[in-house]
Formats: sequence, structure tokens, C-alpha cells
Amino acid sequence: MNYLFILRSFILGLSGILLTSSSVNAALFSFSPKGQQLDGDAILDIVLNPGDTITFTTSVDTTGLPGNIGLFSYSLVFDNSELELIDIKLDVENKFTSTRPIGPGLPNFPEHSGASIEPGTTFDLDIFTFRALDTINDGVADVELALSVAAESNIVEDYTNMFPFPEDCDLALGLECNQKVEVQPTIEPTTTFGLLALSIFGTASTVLKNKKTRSD
Ligand SMILES: [Ca+2]
Ligand SMILES: [Ca+2]
Ligand SMILES: [Ca+2]
Repeated sequence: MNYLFILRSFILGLSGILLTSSSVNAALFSFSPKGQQLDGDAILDIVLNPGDTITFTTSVDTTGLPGNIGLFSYSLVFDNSELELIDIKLDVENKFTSTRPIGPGLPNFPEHSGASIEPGTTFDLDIFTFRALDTINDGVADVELALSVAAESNIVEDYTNMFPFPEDCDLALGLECNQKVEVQPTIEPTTTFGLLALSIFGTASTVLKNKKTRSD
């Protein structure tokens, strides 16, 4: 181990610490549940069979912003072939004095205004309940969140881009998303059995092939 290696390890370690601390001390717009990785497609997944209901809560963390939030608007986009929106509760912690209504026939584009929320505040914003229709597992988002504006009341101080947008949206094409998730049905036992049978068959044929190669 030479000095250059030690120095490089030290710098890498230090940048790791800095990265971790900057990602912790940052604003965040998110929803929960966020899902988990259940299959081979990159998006996080939630198992939801037809008729099941699920409730998503959007939350805001204003950590690290240089000023107060007075106006907050975003799009919650969902795949209406897999999900039906059945209930909406807006501004559940009464942080804002004005909230534009949304619902059937209106765009899912909540806008909250008339507040002065200080940096370092974490709160739940809106709650959406869906009923599952015919869910499919295609690796494409079924619920996604895209912040439109996070600004002071005068809108001049705009902090929208201080919130991370790590994902390309699937449904709101061309936009970047703060978060997205897929809903999908339980894997059919027959499919599992089929895969298992395939893998046993695959292993058996490999063994046979190896045996044949050795006997040749
Ligand atoms: Ca997945
Ligand atoms: Ca799906
Ligand atoms: Ca999936």
C-alpha cells in the first residue's frame, strides 16, 4: 500500500461522507409508501391486486432551503387503467390558507398557497386513496410525483430546483419526477412453478451436457 493509495482512499472516504451528509441535509418532496424492489424491472414495486385499496401520503421537507415556502404546487400523475382515485384529502396539517380543489373532472394538480413555512420543517401534505383495477407488471410507473413550484409567496424566490428530481417520469412524458412507483399483481403460483420447472430443467440439461462432454 503506497501513500497515493492511502490518500485516494482518504479522499474517496471523505467525499462519501460529504455526499451522505449533503443528501441528508436537503429538501425533499416524496410520497409513501415508496414500494420495494420485487423483480427485474428498475422501478420500485407495490403488490396490489384488483379491488385492493392503497393510500399514498405526499410529504415535504424544507431542510436546507434559504427561505420560507409560501406557494407549493405539483402533479400527481397516475395510470387510470390500473388505478381509480377514490378519495383525496388536501393540506392535512393545515399549513396553507388556500388550496385549489382537485377531483373528478379536474386535473390532479394540487396548488397550496398562503403560508410561510420555515426551512427545516417536515410535514405531510396531501393524501390520495386509490382502488386497484387490472394491475399489470410492465416496469412502468403507475403513480408519479412531479413538483411544479416551491417558492416564497412573492414567487420571485423560487426553490423548486433545490428539491431532487432523480427520476425521468414515465407518464408525464418529458418531465423529471421526484418519485415514482409501479403497482402490480401478486406473482401467479403457476408462473413461479413454471420458472422453477424451467430452472430445474435448465440445471438438469447442463448436468447432462457436462456429463456428455466428460465422456466424449
Ligand atoms: Ca421493479
Ligand atoms: Ca403496473
Ligand atoms: Ca414491476
